[in-house]
Amino acid sequence: MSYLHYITTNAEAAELACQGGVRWVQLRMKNTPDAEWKARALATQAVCRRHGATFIVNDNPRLAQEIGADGVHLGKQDMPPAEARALLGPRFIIGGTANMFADIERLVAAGVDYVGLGPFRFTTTKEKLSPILGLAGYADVLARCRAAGFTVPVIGIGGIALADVGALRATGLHGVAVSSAIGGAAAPAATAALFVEELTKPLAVE
Ligand code: TZP
Ligand code: MG
Repeated sequence: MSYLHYITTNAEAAELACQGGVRWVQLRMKNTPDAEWKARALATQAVCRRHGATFIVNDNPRLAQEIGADGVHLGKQDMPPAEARALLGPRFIIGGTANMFADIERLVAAGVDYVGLGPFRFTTTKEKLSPILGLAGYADVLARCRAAGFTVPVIGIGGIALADVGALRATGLHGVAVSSAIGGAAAPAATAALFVEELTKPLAVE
């Protein structure tokens, strides 16, 4: 089973994605006033609890801790993952952002539970994008992970569409994280269900 991480800014979108079978939601609140964070996080957490979905808060370990989220996702500008681990304890899920193999080495040493590796291609969802990896970039980084004996799940992110999932899985990725391909779809729940189907079907063997 491969992972499908759905990244959203709000509880309503999380609800639709969960109706389609998403079981991992990351709340990413860029450009949101701090005063709104907690209410939005609690509303999204309630949706996730109803659906049995894992609930991850982006950027903010203290908010994640305060509301009892399942985990936190940390970028390069956020609290260092080792510090977050010390704050949150061994059972909290901690994910980290990587753009290259050296980032994954650092994240593995810090004890993260998963890595978001990207961007796969250009996207307007994130500002200040790192260099695009493409399929060749993923194949290269994942080969280096295998050679290093890393077992941490690596999740692709950035401009990923439904049609990309098969080729991305074939690079060795453990799953994909998507925002606009589900949240911006005409029918988000049905589209989420198609992603789930793509990620659960057996990989074609060549
Ligand atoms: N980090 C790298 S790309 C990205 C993030 C959060 C945005 C992913 O959103 P989308 O809409 O699937 O490109
Ligand atoms: Mg961040």
